Amino acid sequence: MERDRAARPSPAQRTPNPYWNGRVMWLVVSVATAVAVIALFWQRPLQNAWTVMAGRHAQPGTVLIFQFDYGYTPQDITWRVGDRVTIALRNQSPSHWHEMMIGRGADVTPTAFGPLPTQFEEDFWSGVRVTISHARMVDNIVLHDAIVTFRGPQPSVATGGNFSPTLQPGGALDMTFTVPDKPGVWHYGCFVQQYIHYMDGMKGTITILPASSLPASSPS
Ligand SMILES: [Cu+2]
Repeated sequence: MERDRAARPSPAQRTPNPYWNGRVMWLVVSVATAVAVIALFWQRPLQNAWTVMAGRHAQPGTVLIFQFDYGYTPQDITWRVGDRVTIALRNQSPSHWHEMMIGRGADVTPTAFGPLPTQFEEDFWSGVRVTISHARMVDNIVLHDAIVTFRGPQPSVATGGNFSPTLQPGGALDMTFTVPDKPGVWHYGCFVQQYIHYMDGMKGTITILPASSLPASSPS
């Protein structure tokens, strides 16, 4: 009995075990990191989590988009839900008509060349209020389900397919709207000449970030 009592350390003799403390700290840090990563991916679609992580910055205001044979500049745009933006579309081609559709998914249509994607399955512009201005040398514009207000000269309106302006060589058009609550990755493209323009590179990507939950920072 006496020997047992002597072997047991008194409270004063118990010192913190540095090895044990290190393991606890490692565990806490690991769990906290895992929770943070899970929270990031859980709350938003995976795609958005990646774009947030990639440090994308939304560009409100005017984005100048040039069309040429066969491509767009820029090919990658980032907006945020609720931002007021203007697409200033300019056809730089000396000889070709180019359009601009924005959507997701391919809408495959039977054509003279067999089934080809001739537009997007989901039209980005559906239900979007857009003001068209500074129209010059615009061949036609398909309004589809967009809610359009024209300011200045009105281009000829056509029907069929996604919302899309088609510009003559040297044509120009401005489209102003508030980025709708449609976050995620969208594509734009020109499907003129049975998908050939699209296939040759007339395409781009628009990433729409979810509306910011943070209050707008305005240094005053
Ligand atoms: Cu084109």
